[in-house]
Amino acid sequence: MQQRLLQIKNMVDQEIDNALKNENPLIDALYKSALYSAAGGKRVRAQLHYLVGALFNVPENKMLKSACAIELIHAASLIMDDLPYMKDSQLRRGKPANHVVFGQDVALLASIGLISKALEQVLADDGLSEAEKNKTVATLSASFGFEGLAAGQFVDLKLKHKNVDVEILKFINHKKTAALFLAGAKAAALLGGADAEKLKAVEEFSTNIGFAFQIVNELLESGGRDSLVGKEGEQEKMNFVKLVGEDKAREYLKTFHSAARKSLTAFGTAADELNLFVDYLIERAL
Ligand code: GRG
Repeated sequence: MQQRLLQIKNMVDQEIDNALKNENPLIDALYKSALYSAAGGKRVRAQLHYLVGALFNVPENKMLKSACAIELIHAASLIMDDLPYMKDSQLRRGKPANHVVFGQDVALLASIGLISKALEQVLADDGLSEAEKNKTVATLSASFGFEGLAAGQFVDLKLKHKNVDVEILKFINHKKTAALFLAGAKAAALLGGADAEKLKAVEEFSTNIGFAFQIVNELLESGGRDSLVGKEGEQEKMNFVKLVGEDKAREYLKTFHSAARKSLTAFGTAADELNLFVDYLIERAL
């Protein structure tokens, strides 16, 4: 499994490197800023995309551009999240945040460039039919707009502490974190021609994994193990672990984990690899 995950990460790293090659010296710093944040992630969303695709026997070459696209959108969201007028973080992945190195103006433009590149990559993929391109781009687009990252970030930023409850935090985590897990998994299932029932199972599975992943991240941060997430603790912001406490958060984590596993039961042993992956994602916090 570790080898398979590393192989996916390497393929995606290489493809992203190729996608962000620039030949115009005038915009060199813009590309440098984009590559700075597009390089270096764990690539868990891309790995999820590939492993869900495998469940539906999608050929690997059909998933490369979409896997990269998800990671590019993710990278764009990290740049924006760190900006002074968003979460105001100086550190990301253990390094200075994008805007600290390149400036806020460049960082914002780079993140717009990354989102655009993500969708262009899918649309330019000759290995996909027009229908496959449309479905993939529609799924990816939905992940970062009013139904996805932007909505989650908005509520997260504007919410006053006293008004936070579990349901609101679930909304935030659904839109801010689960949205990209869902998009990756759903895009792969659509490429595999999933029927309505299987698509629903994949959607439930990936949303629960997104919830679980967010709690894992918060547990790693709250345990003072920021080096594992490479990010400063956000002392002043409310999150799931702060609201319910570590013990209860671990219970929620288990609940999301088993709900995710349950959604995969219809796939039988074909889902073994996916279940192993999920265990691996969650064990980081245990
Ligand atoms: C329009 C793209 C766009 C975004 C606007 C700024 C914003 C809205 C949303 C921020 C969303 C955000 C940063 C959510 C946090 C998700 C999360 C758990 C990040 C950490 O993911 P990892 O651990 O990171 O996979 P690596 O470093 O491995 O890539």
